[in-house]
Amino acid sequence: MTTPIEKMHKGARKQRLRNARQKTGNKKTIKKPRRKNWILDSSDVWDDDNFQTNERILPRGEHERRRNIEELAFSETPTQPEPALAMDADSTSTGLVVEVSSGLCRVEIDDDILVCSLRGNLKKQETGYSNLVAVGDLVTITREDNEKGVVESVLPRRSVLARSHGSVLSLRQIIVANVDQALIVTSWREPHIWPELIDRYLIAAQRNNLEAIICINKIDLIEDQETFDTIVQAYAKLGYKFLLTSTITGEGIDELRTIFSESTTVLAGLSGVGKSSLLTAVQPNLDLRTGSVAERGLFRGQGKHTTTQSSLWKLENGGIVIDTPGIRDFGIAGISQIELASWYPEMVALSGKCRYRDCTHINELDCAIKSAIETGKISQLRYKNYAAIRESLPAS
Ligand SMILES: Nc1nc2c(ncn2[C@@H]2O[C@H](COP(=O)(O)OP(=O)(O)OP(=O)(O)O)[C@@H](O)[C@H]2O)c(=O)[nH]1
Ligand SMILES: [Mg+2]
Ligand SMILES: [Zn+2]
Repeated sequence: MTTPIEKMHKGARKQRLRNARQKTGNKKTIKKPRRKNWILDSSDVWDDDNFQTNERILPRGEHERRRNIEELAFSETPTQPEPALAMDADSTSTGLVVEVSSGLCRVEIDDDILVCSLRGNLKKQETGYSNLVAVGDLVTITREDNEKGVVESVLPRRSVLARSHGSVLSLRQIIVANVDQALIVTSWREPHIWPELIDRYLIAAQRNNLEAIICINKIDLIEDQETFDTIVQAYAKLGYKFLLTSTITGEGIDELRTIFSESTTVLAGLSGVGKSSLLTAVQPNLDLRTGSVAERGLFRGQGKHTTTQSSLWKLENGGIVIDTPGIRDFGIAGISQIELASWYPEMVALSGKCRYRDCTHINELDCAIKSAIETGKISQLRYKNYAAIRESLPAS
């Protein structure tokens, strides 16, 4: 026989538990593990507000705490069934998008994670982007039940990191929204460090007004200290923020935790450099997949994505981090060859010093940039990156 409590609408049960919990002044919750599997499976249902239906091992006093709250919540059984959570506009609330996948997204709201679809009229909006919702977005949603909802609107974004959308040139794809800083992750080896990509990421971060931090991971694999120092120096002397890490030795991890703690950070870097491993090193209880190249059966240094979806994590020590699959290019689309030098501060410092006003700093005579390379004022490495990136950009 089902009791009136069991017959209550799930949303109503949840509301009662919330009210009771507020009355007891006890806000402590046990965090749900984030499920990898998006399919809603009734055998795996978490009861309202983190009260799991199946008995399991709980911390000392937790059984009692839950019983008290449940007693308080259901001490008066309603004579009439409480209405389902209203579907009108007033019942919307704001949540944070933590993952997006094929037309659905996961939204964190009041300690719950709901799988949400998008309201039809949202899909008709012209945004200039190929995707309507991205990880990091704040959205208003209507709850359908404890596990599902509908995204009604996307709140204005304070920042967007986007890349060109392949075939449709006029559209860009948002990678993440509302981040403040980018941790540019590269590995010394496996895969081999690629300074041109560091420059590309730096430019992208600057263009999007994001604080950039260059992280060289896998420093346990340094075999040539001199070459390593040359690369680090090329950036350090320009004043870029720098962090050297190893998830094997633990070097730099405490510093990274501090860097994460005050901001919303996106991890940018090629597949296999150790983005997910770094995040796991900072907070080991996160459920992130990391993969070894050997496990993937690939040649050394060639990556296949282990992380396939961007995902957002709120850290225990404060801060929000968005782990991404290896991103090769973002934010550099739309720059012309002429504009490129303006993203190199060391070149900007010498602007107007070349013989020709429109000097490209490639083949011209009396080029102040080339002279600066000879005297060591501008690093060879940075100039090589400039020339390579320039090649890939449109003339105007
Ligand atoms: N030697 C060494 N290996 C590391 C270090 N950090 C991570 N790795 C290894 O590098 C491999 C790739 O790590 P992931 O964290 O999955 O890399 P990722 O950047 O998240 O890769 P994607 O998810 O594919 O973008 C794993 O085998 C890790 O164990 C490190 O500091 N030193
Ligand atoms: Mg990863
Ligand atoms: Zn020049």
